[in-house]
Amino acid sequence: MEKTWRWFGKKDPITLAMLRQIGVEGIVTALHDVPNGEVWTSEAIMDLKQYIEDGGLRWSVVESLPVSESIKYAGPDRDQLIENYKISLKNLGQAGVKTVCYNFMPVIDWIRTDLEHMLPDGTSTLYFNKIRFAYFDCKILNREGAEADYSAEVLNAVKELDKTITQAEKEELINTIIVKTQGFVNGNIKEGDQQPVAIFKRLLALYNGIDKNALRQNMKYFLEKVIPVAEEYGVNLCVHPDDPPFAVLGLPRIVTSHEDIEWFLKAVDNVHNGLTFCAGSLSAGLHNDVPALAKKFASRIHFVHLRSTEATPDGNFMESSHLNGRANLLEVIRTLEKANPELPMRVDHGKLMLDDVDKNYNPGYSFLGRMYALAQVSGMMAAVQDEIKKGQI
Ligand code: DNO
Repeated sequence: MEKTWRWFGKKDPITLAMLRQIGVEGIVTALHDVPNGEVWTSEAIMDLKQYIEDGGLRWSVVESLPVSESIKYAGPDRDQLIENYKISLKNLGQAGVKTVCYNFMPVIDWIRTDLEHMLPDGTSTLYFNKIRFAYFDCKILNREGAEADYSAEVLNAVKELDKTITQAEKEELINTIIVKTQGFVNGNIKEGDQQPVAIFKRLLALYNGIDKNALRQNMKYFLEKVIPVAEEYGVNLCVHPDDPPFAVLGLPRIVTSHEDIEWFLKAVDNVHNGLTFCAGSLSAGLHNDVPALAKKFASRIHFVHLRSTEATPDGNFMESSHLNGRANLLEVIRTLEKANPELPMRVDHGKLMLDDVDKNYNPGYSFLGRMYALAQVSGMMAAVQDEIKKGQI
């Protein structure tokens, strides 16, 4: 597979020159300064592409070309926004940037409750704690009907937490769930926004009455319009699975499981309608057998995120080493390396370690932690390539 790296553009403190030194071949990035919903012009695309090529690398994947909320909840301006999306896709295809990742998660992208969960070895990682998340839902958002989504045991723990949690901890929880993890991924809320909880509640309200089926229909509507353009310009669109892969905050999530993936692939049965195989996101759902999913959907996978998690039946999960955890990356690599040796892959979410700690990197996107993971994954890839060469697999 092609070794790529998520780079946040010209302002990223991790430079292209640094990436060349650690064996990165391709860049995964986006026009982060273009507001969500606006057209990505050919000029802006070519400018960034040239910058990457001048740095000795290539622009392999777009992550992400964001899908506006209004497309997801079928707002009055969705057709106009879809038209803009089509123009951006055409411009990307014409510029030769042919793999485009997006997601279809309403309101909130990936979710964690702790961005610096300490591990016994002194490094830290990302963590999702169900009780803290339920606390945010029931006691901070005060979402109507939220209690019905949690077990009596979790609600009890929330009550206990309420007795001890400090104001600072509450603010940190808000910051973590809806600000720090969201702003840099072109999310709805950015650092510095006043009253994030109020903004968030307004966004949630847009989805009143939208259930899983309605969201599926809106995704199908979107795909029916954009896939012909992707096909015409040779672009592979690939949706990122929902992270975590289950419904949250009363919002439906529709890319969570074998059945969901099968559904959207069939909804518009065209090879340009594909999947970003985020092994980490899928692994956080106990219902998912990650290597089996890779096998089943290999022909429609256009981009791979290699990471893994440890998930427990109480609903918590934590990023694990890239060598361990539920994702079983070695098996995933065996399948995907065989299916398509050109497939772009990137390591996802590194630990915070050594000199990473005071650098203020985007959560999950440390330099040394990801470099360490890339070394582990590169080792597995080399071993698998050898197995293939010897005809052992
Ligand atoms: C988080 C990322 C996601 C991902 C988007 C793709 O670290 O994996 O934010 O980029 O969901 O659209």
